[in-house]
Amino acid sequence: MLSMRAEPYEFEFDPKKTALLMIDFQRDFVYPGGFGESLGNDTSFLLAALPAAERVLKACRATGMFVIHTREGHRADLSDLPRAKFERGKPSLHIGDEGPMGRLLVRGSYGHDIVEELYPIEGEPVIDKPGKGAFYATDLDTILKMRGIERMIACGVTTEVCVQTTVREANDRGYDVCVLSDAVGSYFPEFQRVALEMIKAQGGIFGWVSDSGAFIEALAASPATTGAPA
Ligand code: TIU
Repeated sequence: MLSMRAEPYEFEFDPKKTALLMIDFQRDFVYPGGFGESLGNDTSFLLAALPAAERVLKACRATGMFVIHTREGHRADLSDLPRAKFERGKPSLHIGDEGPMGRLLVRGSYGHDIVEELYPIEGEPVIDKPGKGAFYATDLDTILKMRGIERMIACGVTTEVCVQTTVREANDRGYDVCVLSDAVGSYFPEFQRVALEMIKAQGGIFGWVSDSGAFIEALAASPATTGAPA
């Protein structure tokens, strides 16, 4: 069992029973011209999360930790898109409309896919989800259970929307989740701060909060990286 500095107290994890969850690092949220900008957001805020997320991803790959990516989006015929989600916010471009990166939040379009530096590799499942939470209408829970995963490290965008919704869903399903504060991003710095406060309040009501440095340092002690017997 490894232990890392975290709030409200140390997060203990066995890398063999822990997954890295990379939530919605899609061009549609991170770059101008996508779904995030269509809602009136300044996408540049999210870029701050990418370097730490990349360091964490590389450290997990080096250790052999299980990595899962998620993408928010819909079928090309929009048959899984609720009317409420389509209409909400009176966006400049709707989900399914053609934008500079292809059809907004539609599976298969350039904008819907994951940014280059965090792109999934062989053996890393990609969960396509229609909602904000990664458990809703997906097989994420099944995949985690088949691998014996009990805990997760969470990175992703946006902190108070898809990351927090997923952490709450994971918590209710019995998983321990630690969110890395410098590897998550929000269009609203204040929401980022408060979302993380909410997760770790009340003795860790939804989970833990730490940062990429603490996680990578803890992971360096794992048998896979030190070469010690498992
Ligand atoms: N709008 C916003 O902050 N986020 C989303 O719509 N989806 C995710 O967070 N992935």
